[in-house]
Amino acid sequence: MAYPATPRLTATPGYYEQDAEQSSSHVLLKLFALFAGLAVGAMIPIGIWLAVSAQQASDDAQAAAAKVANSSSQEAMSMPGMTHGAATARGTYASPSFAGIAPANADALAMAHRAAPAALPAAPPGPVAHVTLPIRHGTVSIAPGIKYEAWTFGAGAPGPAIHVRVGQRVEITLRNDSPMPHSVDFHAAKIAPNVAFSDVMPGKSKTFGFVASTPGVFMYHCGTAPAFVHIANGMYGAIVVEPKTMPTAQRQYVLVASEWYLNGPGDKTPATLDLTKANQMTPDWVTWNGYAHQYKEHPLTANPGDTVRFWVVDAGPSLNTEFHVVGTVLARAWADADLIDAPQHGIQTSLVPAGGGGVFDVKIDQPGIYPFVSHSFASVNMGEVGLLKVGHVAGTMSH
Ligand SMILES: [Cu+2]
Repeated sequence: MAYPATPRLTATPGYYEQDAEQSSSHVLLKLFALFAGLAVGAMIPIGIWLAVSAQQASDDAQAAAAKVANSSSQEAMSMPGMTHGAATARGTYASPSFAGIAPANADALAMAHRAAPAALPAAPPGPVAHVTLPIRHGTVSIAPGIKYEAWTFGAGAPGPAIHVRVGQRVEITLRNDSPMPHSVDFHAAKIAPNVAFSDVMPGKSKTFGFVASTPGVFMYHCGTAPAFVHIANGMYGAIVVEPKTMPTAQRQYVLVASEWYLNGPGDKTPATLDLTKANQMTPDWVTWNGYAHQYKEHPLTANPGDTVRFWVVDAGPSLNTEFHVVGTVLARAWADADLIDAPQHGIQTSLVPAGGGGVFDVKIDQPGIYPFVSHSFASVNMGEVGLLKVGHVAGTMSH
């Protein structure tokens, strides 16, 4: 569904409106010349009539323009799960921003929301890790009261966090339960993508494997064209490839950052992708593990003195994450998730590029509430902030 074009055309003068205004002022001039010889007493009511007529003509022209814009945008829907903004003959408008829209009971909904588990799952024992990824189309919640028609690996976006060890073979079974072709591209794999990452048709499945030879935390995502749309609709996740040795950590969390670009508010009916907005990289929501602010109401936890490890992937599709933990310094930062080389130490903020990862240790001795954010603060506003609660402390902290 395209967002109705009329309010936007009115609020933002577009070419259609300029044309309409020009033609109606043309008419106005001609009529004025015609009636110029009439008695002065007749001028005032005629003037009023002209003004009203011109306004009506302008309104009619705008309504027609809006109708054209709406139908063009319907035609521009080249595939399900995606709309362009309102299209005109000379440009396309993105939907207005729906950032921060919240129903009256948003706080209660946020509390009732079951936060996506962030704890790093155990790596399976043995030489082979079997992973099944069912592909679905379905409605997901991305913020309190906000729904989106997503395409997912598993039950939601991001897909399941996968944990393997260097040297393990990863056997992926992709089962396409959706009505259109999809695929999966593992950044951790060194494999011919035209074979391994090929499309799986609706109702079909396929299995392929690779040896996890490079340690790090890597993105996986659907690679079916246009991959941009498939990623923006929720088809991504993280795989942790643990090296043979690493400093001990008492807590380990996997965080996947991503943006959502909505064609409607998503509160009454689920939103779908606004491709124009996605191209302009102006998201409505930016999330940790798919849901705005979820670790504010449901903080991650640690004990004082723990080493807490964050395995971070930025799924994009387009914006980076500037990873920062408020109230501490990153004790170790394996930038770009390079676990082959030694980490950096004493870093305030570390870049996690779209399509990349980072591994970060913090060691916090003092009990308290420590927000983890993208220090690109527009992203905080749009939801990319969570809390790490160290020790038994009450309260919350906003950022
Ligand atoms: Cu896909």
